[in-house]
Amino acid sequence: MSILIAVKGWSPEEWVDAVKSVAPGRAVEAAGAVTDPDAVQYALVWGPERGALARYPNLRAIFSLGAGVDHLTSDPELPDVPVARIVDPDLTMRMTEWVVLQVLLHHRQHLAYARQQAARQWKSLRQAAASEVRVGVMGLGVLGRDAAEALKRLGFQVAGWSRSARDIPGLTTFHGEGGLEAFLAGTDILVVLLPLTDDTRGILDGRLIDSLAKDGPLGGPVLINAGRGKLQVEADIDAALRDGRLKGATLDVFSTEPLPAESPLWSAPNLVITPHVAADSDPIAVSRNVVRQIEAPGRGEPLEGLVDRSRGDWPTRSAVQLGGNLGGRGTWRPW
Ligand code: OXD
Repeated sequence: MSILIAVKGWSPEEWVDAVKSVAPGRAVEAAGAVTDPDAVQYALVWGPERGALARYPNLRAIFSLGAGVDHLTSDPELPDVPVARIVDPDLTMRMTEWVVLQVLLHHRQHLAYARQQAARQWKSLRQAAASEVRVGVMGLGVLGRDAAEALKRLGFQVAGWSRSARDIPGLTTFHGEGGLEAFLAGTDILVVLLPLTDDTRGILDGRLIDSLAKDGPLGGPVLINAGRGKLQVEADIDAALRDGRLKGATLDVFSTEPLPAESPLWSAPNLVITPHVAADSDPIAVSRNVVRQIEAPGRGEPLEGLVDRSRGDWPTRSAVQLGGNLGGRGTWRPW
């Protein structure tokens, strides 16, 4: 039995070493150096080439090494085996840190103070209390829920929106097309942690921006996106920042990455850009998680973060909702 590492844009050696260090004795090979394709049973992947996984006839499961799985959905030759995304406290905490940092940065007017510092200006600005500010989290998966809880603990008024109804204790939730307008109308800072699906592509457009609350204490709405770049209509975000319909924004993801040097976003006012680093997949933490998962069926446990491949756009469900093995396509079977 061997474990395959197929990653694009990341160092395969670092991942091979990480998996070996947490699972000594297991055969771990990088794509391109596989000695026996028949022996490959598990693939740990990030952005593999199209068709790359079809070479392994005995593959039993594919582990996406990040929170998203959109890097896999477009591969028509993806083997018909269970696909799991990483649901790991390390990844979740990294995302929550980033979200809290960005919300506080806009809430505490950090960009204005940075401009004042550059101008050697000592001037205090009126500061709203967190309890006056309404934060709306779009996307209530593991990451969205954790960020929402952290923001609530800081005193913000927090609401959430998801595609289908979610009942989350202590959180006001909205769902679906029908709930979107009311959710946006009560949001001063919009935090987006949605997956990229056919339904969400381009959702962050001018119309959505114009639906955000305009009467909040920040002087205008703020958009924070760490979901996927293709959720954004970037020309609309740029225009809204320039004409003041958006008071500020932070974007970690872009429709083209790296963000091209000629993109007007680089010079958009009150925009913070981070280079898709909101929640890095730490090789050791993630490898520990995957190895535990590979061994889970032996302990009678279900696979966590199993992706429902029967849905065209691959929404994700948690192990708790699955409650064990799935039937049909993508069956997770013990070994
Ligand atoms: C992820 C990401 O999906 O970092 O984990 O983009």
